[in-house]
Amino acid sequence: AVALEDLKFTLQEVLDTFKSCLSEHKDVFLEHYVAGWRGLVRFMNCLGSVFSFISKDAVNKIQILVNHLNGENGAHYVTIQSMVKYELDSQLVDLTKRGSFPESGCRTLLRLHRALRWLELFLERLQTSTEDSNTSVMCSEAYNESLAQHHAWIIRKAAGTAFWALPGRATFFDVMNVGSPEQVMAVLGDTLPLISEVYQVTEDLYAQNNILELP
Ligand code: 1Q0
Repeated sequence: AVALEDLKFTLQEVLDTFKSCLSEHKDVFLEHYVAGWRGLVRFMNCLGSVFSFISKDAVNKIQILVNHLNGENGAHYVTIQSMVKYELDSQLVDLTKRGSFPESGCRTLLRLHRALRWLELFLERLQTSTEDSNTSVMCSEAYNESLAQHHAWIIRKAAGTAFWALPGRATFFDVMNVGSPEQVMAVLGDTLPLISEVYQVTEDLYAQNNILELP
């Protein structure tokens, strides 16, 4: 049987996965990237069922990437860099409109990548927040500055509604499961630069290959 402890999210764990994402040459290991997302989804699931439409989509995208990793061409999917090169060289990506490759690694990862920017902005706000800061406001501000620009209004509307169900800052910190608010702040301080770096490396790679707007 799975002990309850195993299901418990800890922010430290997410920190560790994002730490192991980057190789010394700044390649991003897909396996660890995906593991980082798994941890985040686990966190989100602790916040309540209003978020299940969000976590379903995230889980779906994680699974697509895992399938690539475990597939017969898995060797090309070890890093995000090798994935982009392989899929572009082999013309496995829909570049201008959706068509033959709705599950390309490139377009699938791009969705998570955009969500990572939301996370970065949200955690920045959380880190500079005070006891009476409103998590729903921080979350929607971060969303409006990032992901919202890529979402149709119906999704923006659903997301906006879900944000109001976010627990307050104190509960949020409890769920992170790292200790006192001071300890949470310390772990956030360690986590943010790692997330920012992974985000920036991926952003640069996608920009160089001109694939930031994949359909
Ligand atoms: C804690 C609250 C979570 C808020 C997450 C903000 C994101 C809102 C996104 C809402 C839209 C989701 C529904 C589906 C959208 C898709 O249309 C869209 C595009 O895909 P496609 O195939 O139609 O082109 N999909 C996406 O944009 C991907 C969205 C993935 C969102 C994953 C969010 C995972 C969140 C984790 C919670 C982190 C908790 C933060 C604190 C943790 C401390 C380390």
